[in-house]
Amino acid sequence: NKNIKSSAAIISATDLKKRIQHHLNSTLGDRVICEDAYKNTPQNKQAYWQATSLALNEIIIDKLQASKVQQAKSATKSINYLSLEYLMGRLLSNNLHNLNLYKSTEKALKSLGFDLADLCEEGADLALGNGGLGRLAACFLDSLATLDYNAMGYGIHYQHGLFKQSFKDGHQIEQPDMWREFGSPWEICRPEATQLIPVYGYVEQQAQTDGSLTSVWRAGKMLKGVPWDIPIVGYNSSTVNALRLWECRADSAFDWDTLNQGDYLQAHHDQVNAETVSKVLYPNDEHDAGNELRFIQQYFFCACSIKDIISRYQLQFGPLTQATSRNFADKVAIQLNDTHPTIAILELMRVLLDEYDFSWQNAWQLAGKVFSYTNHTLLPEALEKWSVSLFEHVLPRHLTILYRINEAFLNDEVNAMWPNNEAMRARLSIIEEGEQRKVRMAHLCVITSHKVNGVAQIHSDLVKKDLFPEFNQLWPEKLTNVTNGITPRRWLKSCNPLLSELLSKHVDDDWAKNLNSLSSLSPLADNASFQKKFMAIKHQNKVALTTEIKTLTGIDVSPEAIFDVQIKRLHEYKRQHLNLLHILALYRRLLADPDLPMQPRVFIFGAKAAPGYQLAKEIIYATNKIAEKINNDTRIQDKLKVVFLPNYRVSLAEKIIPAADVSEQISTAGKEASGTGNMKLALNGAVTIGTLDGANIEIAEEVGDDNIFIFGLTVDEVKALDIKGYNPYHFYETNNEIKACLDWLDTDYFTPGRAGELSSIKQSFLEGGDPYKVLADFESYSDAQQALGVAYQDKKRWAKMAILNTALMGKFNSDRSIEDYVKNIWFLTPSV
Ligand code: 26Y
Repeated sequence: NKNIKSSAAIISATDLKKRIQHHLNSTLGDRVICEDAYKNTPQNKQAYWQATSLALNEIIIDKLQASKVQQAKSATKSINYLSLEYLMGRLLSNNLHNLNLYKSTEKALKSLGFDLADLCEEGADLALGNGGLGRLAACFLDSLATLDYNAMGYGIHYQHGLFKQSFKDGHQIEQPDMWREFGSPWEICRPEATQLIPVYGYVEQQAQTDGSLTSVWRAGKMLKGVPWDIPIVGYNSSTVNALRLWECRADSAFDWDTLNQGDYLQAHHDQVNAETVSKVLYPNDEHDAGNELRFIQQYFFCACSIKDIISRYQLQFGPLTQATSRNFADKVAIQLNDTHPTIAILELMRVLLDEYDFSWQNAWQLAGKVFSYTNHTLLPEALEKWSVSLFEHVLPRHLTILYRINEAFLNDEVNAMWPNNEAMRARLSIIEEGEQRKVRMAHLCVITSHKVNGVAQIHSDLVKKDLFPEFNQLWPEKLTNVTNGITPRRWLKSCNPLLSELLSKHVDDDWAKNLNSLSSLSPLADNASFQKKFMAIKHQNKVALTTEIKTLTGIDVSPEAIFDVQIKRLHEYKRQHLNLLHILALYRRLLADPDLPMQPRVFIFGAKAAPGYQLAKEIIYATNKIAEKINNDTRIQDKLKVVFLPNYRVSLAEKIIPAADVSEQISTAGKEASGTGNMKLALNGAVTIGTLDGANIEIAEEVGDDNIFIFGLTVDEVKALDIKGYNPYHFYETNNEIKACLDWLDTDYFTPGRAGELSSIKQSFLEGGDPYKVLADFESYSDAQQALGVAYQDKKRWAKMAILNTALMGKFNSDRSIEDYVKNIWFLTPSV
C-alpha cells in the first residue's frame, strides 16, 4: 500500500514536463504556437492549463484504478453521498497539493516559460452548487479520500452550474455558467454504467397465480442517465475516489417504441424533454420553489444512483436477495444531503419490492439500515414539500409505496405512543392535508433513517426541540449532531501559501492533515517576532487582494485599512443589510465629524442573490449605490470604502479569505444552521464579529471570548421577543441614528434624481415587521464594531487575536466531521 502512496511522489519535474508536452502535441492536436514570443497569450495559457490538467489526471486515474482494486480487496463498506449540489471550485491546484506534486509541476512549467499559480487561474470553477450545502459536500469528499474511506459522491452533471453574476448600474445580472463548453480535462465518461430510468405512466394491479395482487408500473417515458466521473484525490493518502455525476439524455429507442404504438401525443403530453433534466442547477437556496422539472431532476439522479449502488454491490459481492440483504446493509451506507435526494428512499424500496422480490418487511428494514439524513436548515420556507398530485403524475408507483410507509408509521409507531390521537397523526403524517395535499419530504427522511443529524450543536438542539420534538420523543437516539468542518487543504494550504509556509516552519506535525497540531502555535501568539511575521503575511495577502479589487471594480483601497468581509449567499436572515445599515451609520458619523478618530475600513461583500428573490437583489443594488457615493466622497478622507465584488464563487473566496481581517457572521440567532465561511475565515486569521448562532458558538468556545466579538440577541432572547411581540418601530422611533439612516434610504442621496429606489429595505424593517430583527440587534452590533476598531489599533493585541484564531480552529477540520459520521452513523473502516 505504501507503493501506491509514493507512486505520485516519484514523478519528477522532467517527467511532468514530458507528459505536459505530450498532451500539448497529441491530445490537444498541436494547439500551441511554440515560439517564445507567443507563449503568454490567453490561448496558450488555456492550452497549457489543459495539458497540465490532462497530464495530472492521467496520474490520478492510475491511482483511481489502484484504489478500486484496494477497496475491492479490503471489501470495506462504502459511503454513498447523495447531493444535488457540489461546489468543487477549481481542481488543478488542489489536486497538485494533495498529490504532493505542486513543486515539481511548478518547476516543469517554469522551464516551459509558465507560472503555475498563473495557469491555475485558467480553470473554470466547477460551480455545481449554490452555497454552504454544496461546498460542504465538496469538503467531505476531500476528507473521505484523505482518510482512505471507500466513498462515492453522486450528483447531477449540470450543463450550466450556478449563474455568473455581473452588475449593471448596480443591479445583479445573471448569465449562464459555461464550465464545460469545450469539455473538462477532469471528467471520465462511463457509458458502460448508463442507466435507464422510467418516469410518468400509471400503476396497474396485476393478479398473481396465488390470487394476490401486485402493482406493476407502466412507465410513460424512459430517461437515460450517463455517468461522468470526476476523480477525488486524497491528501497524502493512497485513495482516489470518484464523484459520479449523471447526465440526462433521451432514450430514443423507447420513444420510438411509443411512437409505433400510436401513443405519440399521449406519451409526450405534458412531459419534459430529457436533455432539460440535467440542463441547469436551480439557483434557489433556502427557498423551495417546487416545480416539476426540479422534481424530475431529483428523481432522475436518485434513481440512477440507487441502480448504480446496487450494481456496484452485486459486481463485488454477488446477487442481492432477501437472504443476502444483511450483507448489503453491512457494505453500503447512503447519506442524504438534506431532503433533496429523499426520493432515493422510495426508489430503493421500489427496486427491492418490484425487481428483487423483497417482502415489505425486509425492504423496509434494509432501507432503515442504509439511509441517514442531514438537516441543514430550520427555515420553514426551505423545507421541501411536493404536491401529491405531482407525485401521482410523475411517480405513481413511488406514491403507493409512500402511502404504505406512512400507514405503517401512523398505525404502528404513532398509535403506540399516542393512541387514537388524531391531532398527532396529522402532525406527524408524511402527508400534509389541506386544499393541496403535500408530501413532507423531511418526515419521510426522519421516519426511514437510522440517524438524522444537524450541522452544529445549537442547530441540532433546535432540530430536536423545535423542528422534530415528537420524532425525538419517538426515537430518542435518532437525532444527533455532527458539527460541520472545512478541508484545511483547500482553505489554507492551497489558498494561502505564504501562511502555510510559516505554519509549517513552526509546527512539527503535518497540520494539513492534523489541524489540531496548530494549537502548538498558541504560545507564539504573544511572541513579537512571530506576530510580525504573521501580520506581514496578512498584509501581503491584503496587497494582493487590493490589486484584485482594482481589477474587478476599479476601486482603490488601502491595505492599511481594516478588511472587513462578508461573503455568503444573499439572504435576509444572514443580514447583509445589518452590515449595510452600520456602514450608513459610520458614514453619517464621519460626515458629522470628518476628524472622527477611526481606523480606515474597507467593507468587502461577495454574494449572489437567487434570481427570483426581489429583496435580496434590492440589497445588492442598495449596497452598490451606497458604495458608489461613499467611495467618491472626498470629505471622509478614504476612511470608509465599500466594495461589492461581482461573481462571488469558490475561486474568489480563495483570494478574499487569506486577506480578511474581520469575518462578518451576523445572522439572526437560530437561523444559520452552522455556517462554514466562518471557519475558513478564522482559520486564515480573521477575527469574527458574530452572533451566538450556528458554529459561531463553537468557534467562540475554541478561541475564547477575548478573541471574538459576540453581539446581539441569543436564540432564547429572539424567541422571547417573538412571544412578547416584536415592534421594530420602537427602535426606529427611539434611536436617532437608526431613524436617520432609514430615512436616508427614502431620499435620492444615493440614487440622484430617483428617490425611493432604496425604500424597500426600510419598508422591510418597518411595515414588513423586520422578520430577522435587524433593528433590535443594531445597537449591540454597532458597539461590537466600535470595540473591534479599538482592538485593531492595538497592533499587538490584534496580532495575538488573529494568531489564536488560526491556531485554535483544529476542531473544524472536515476530517473530524467525517470521523464523527464514521463512528456514529456510517460505521466504516478505511480500505488501506
Ligand atoms: C429546497 C431547495 C430550494 C434548497 C436548495 C438549497 C434548499 C436549501 C439549499 C441550501 C441550503 C444550504 O446551503 N444550507 C447551508 O448548509 C450549510 C452546510 O451545512 C450550513 O453551514 C449553512 O448554515 C446552511 O445555511
